[in-house]
Amino acid sequence: MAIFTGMELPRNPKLKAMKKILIPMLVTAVWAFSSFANAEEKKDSSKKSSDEKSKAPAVAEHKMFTPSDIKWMDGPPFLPPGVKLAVLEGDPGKPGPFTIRLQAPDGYKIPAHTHPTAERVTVISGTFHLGMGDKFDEAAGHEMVAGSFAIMPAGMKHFAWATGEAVVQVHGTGPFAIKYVNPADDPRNAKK
Ligand SMILES: [Cu+2]
Repeated sequence: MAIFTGMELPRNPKLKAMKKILIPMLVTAVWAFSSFANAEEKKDSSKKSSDEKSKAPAVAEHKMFTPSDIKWMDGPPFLPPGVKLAVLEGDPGKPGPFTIRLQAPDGYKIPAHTHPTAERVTVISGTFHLGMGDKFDEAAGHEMVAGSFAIMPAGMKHFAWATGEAVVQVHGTGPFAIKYVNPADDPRNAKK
């Protein structure tokens, strides 16, 4: 691409002619680009309004965690005891997006279950195993090392276990719930 300064242009008659062509071309190009940008903006704003129509609340809060900022607590009553839970985003019990982490001790098992919503699992550390099916079966499990990801659609039967201490991140759209295939596996049904 050539670059002309204002001082150079009038001296050369050829350049003067070029200027006559180039300037309208430039104006047209700028106009075309800005109307394209406007169209993109319009597309964005129509997207925003359709997002606003959905019932899930918008993410309005900035959050940033380093591992030492994460507050761990005892796991929820619907999971077998021994697991630790941290809530990073949202409230998994309420409608809307949520992100949680589970820290499972070595040998921790979650019997076959389903969720009413899709479950997305990312392995942060350690090794987690996931199997699909209505019965806990280590032979049917998939080894998920740190960095692995899985998604289970709503209603898909699955089970899991940890070898060594494992941390997994679960995110999705709440309310998050769990239904065990065999009600006897549900720790909420355990006699205290
Ligand atoms: Cu699950």
